[in-house]
Amino acid sequence: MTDRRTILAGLGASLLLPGCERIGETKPVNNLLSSVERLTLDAQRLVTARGALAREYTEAEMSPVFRANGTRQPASASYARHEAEGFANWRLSIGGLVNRPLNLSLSQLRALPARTQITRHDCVEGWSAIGKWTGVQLSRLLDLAQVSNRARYIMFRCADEIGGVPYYESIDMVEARHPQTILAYGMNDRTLPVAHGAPLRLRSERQLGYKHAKYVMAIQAVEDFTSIGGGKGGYWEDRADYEWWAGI
Ligand SMILES: Nc1nc2c(c(=O)[nH]1)N[C@H]1C(S)=C(S)[C@@H](COP(=O)(O)O)O[C@H]1N2
Ligand SMILES: [Mo]
Repeated sequence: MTDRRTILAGLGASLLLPGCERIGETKPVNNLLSSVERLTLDAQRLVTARGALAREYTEAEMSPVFRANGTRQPASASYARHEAEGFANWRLSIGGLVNRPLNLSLSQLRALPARTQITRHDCVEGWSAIGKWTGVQLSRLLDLAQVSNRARYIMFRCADEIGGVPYYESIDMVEARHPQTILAYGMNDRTLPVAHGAPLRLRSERQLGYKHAKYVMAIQAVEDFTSIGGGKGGYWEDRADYEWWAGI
């Protein structure tokens, strides 16, 4: 219940943030408010339908081994430098359709309220593993950056390339605001290892494994992703016809 209230409050806040001082000044703005309210209602209905939590497990159920898949070590010189510096000079950039673009250090991210969850990761290649993830809720970052009402998707730009093509992913705003959608810097009570996406990776717990972008360098709010990468919203969607919608 708390989770649902939190997410609804988050949604309301994000829809009302931009230019709230102006509300009520003129007729057209009043009309705009009512259309925003309608939008909020629709968004809430959608959240109610899709807001169910992924199952969370106990410590005893955690997999003794959680394999790493895809990139285990990004090859770029800049990643190597960040890794050598313990990611002290690494920054997460948050941009696109936001009123307040941000560059956040790992210590700033760690200073925000954290969420820990033990969940099952399901890869389309046919393996699953239960692990514990700690990080910051994406909705919190979207509120801090004052994401615009026009944003429909959140894109994740990663530090690694596979066959010379950058890995990237995208999720819609309902998934982005889901309480279990976090940017994790911790795994199984330790600092997130490089093989699993250090310093920061997405956990989007109601989606298949390939959605959970590792090595996230930048987050971008967009209206449309057809002009990004191969236009299908993610590395595997572009390459192998994986479904953009990977809900489980
Ligand atoms: N940047 C990046 N993210 C990625 C991948 C990748 O190769 N690069 N592989 C994806 C796939 S297919 C899976 S199953 C998971 C694997 O996460 P893990 O290495 O923590 O097991 O990461 C996903 N995110
Ligand atoms: Mo996967």
